[in-house]
Amino acid sequence: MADTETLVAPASAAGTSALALIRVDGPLAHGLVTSALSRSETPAMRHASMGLWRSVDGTVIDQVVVTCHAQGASHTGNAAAEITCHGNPLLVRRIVEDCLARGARMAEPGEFTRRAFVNGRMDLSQAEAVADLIHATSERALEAARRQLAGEMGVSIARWTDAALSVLATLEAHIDFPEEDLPPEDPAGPCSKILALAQQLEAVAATERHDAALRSGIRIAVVGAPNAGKSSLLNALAGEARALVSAEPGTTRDYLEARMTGLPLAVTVVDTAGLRSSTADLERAGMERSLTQAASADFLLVVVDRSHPAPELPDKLMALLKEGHAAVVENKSDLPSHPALAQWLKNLPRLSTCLKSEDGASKARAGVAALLEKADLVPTGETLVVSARHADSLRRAAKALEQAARHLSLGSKETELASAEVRSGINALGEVIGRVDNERMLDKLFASFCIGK
Ligand SMILES: Nc1nc2c(ncn2[C@@H]2O[C@H](COP(=O)(O)OP(=O)(O)OP(=O)(O)O)[C@@H](O)[C@H]2O)c(=O)[nH]1
Ligand SMILES: [Mg+2]
Repeated sequence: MADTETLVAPASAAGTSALALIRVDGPLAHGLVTSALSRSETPAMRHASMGLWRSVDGTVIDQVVVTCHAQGASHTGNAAAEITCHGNPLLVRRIVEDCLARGARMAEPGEFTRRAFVNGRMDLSQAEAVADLIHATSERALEAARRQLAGEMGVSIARWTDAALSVLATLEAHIDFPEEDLPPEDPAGPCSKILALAQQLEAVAATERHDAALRSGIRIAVVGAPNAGKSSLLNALAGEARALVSAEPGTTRDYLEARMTGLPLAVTVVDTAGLRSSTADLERAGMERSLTQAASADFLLVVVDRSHPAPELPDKLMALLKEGHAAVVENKSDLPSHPALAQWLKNLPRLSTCLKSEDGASKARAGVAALLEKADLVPTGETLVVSARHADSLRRAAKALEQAARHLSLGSKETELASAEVRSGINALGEVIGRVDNERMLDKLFASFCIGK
């Protein structure tokens, strides 16, 4: 059913730009642009039509290009128009106000996408992907959003739902026709099928750990004793001389951030003050900050000067140096290695670097990128990463299926209970793509969008 109200909103970012886009969606869209352009007929669908936009009182606002979309063939399924004007916020405001004067109303955040979802033009996971695509800050995040927008999540949900439905059909046949000539009930068949499905859903839900990495990137802290080459490493990873490097131990006092370039994910590297026993107040304050940074980082690079014995680092830091969460960077590979170092933190992966040369810097970048891939911090291009909302539904579906399997293992008297659990599992799966009647959930979800989407 087409919407009855006509919405208007700027779709491009606020501020000055070459061009700006305004969206109009609903029954008045075509009539509104036709009269604003002083045309006698609606501009041809999906054709760019140039003209002067006149306000209701007849004053020319701007020269614009209008594209109309027919009902049933637009993003939302409604009759719609897109107006491209010059990118001056005053012009955008005047055209939007004129659309309001012509009977449209201002769209709420996310309302266009919500219409597209409610009108069945996309499922809920695709609607969410619109926001993700716009906010993606790295290549990999873009790729993940693009795949979700293309409907990959919906396809997977349909496959899992089909699998659960086929089990449900078997169970219900035994409930409805217990006297009929059905093959003898063998709980092991459906039981193992639903357990396998539950396991698969749990595994997909676990990809949620990568969601934050895709959304906000990851943070690496560079820590270690003074003079080991931490700032040199930061500069190498950032690809520019961001931090001061000096032979004097204790050069870096405050922590310093830089973006690591050339990775498919947004990675922030934090250089910290060297850790040693010091009595100077300022240096101690810097070291406190180093520890705070280390505690909140997703990954730690412990830099050591390999010509020195293993450094004495605070217990608080040592406790954070766990496999999968940290690596040792043995710097100054141009100098002879100290024999005691090989045994120090030997369970952690190691990278040998020489940060005095540009060549060494680019090797260090590649080495760190490989360490991050190995540490499973970065989702591969192939995994479908789910959001917290998706993971929650998938886990509930998995729990319901496990519960169903438990009932089945107790014998045929529990078949009815098992089938109810499978049904609730199917409902939970449906929530991911929005087959659910929950206005409040939708309000919350779309309110996080910007206006114009
Ligand atoms: N020989 C050699 N010297 C290096 C190497 N990398 C860095 N250095 C030198 O080591 C010294 C310390 O480097 P920084 O990067 O400032 O060390 P840091 O760990 O940040 O030191 P603080 O900020 O004082 O804790 C500088 O003189 C660098 O030029 C290397 O691979 N080989
Ligand atoms: Mg430093």
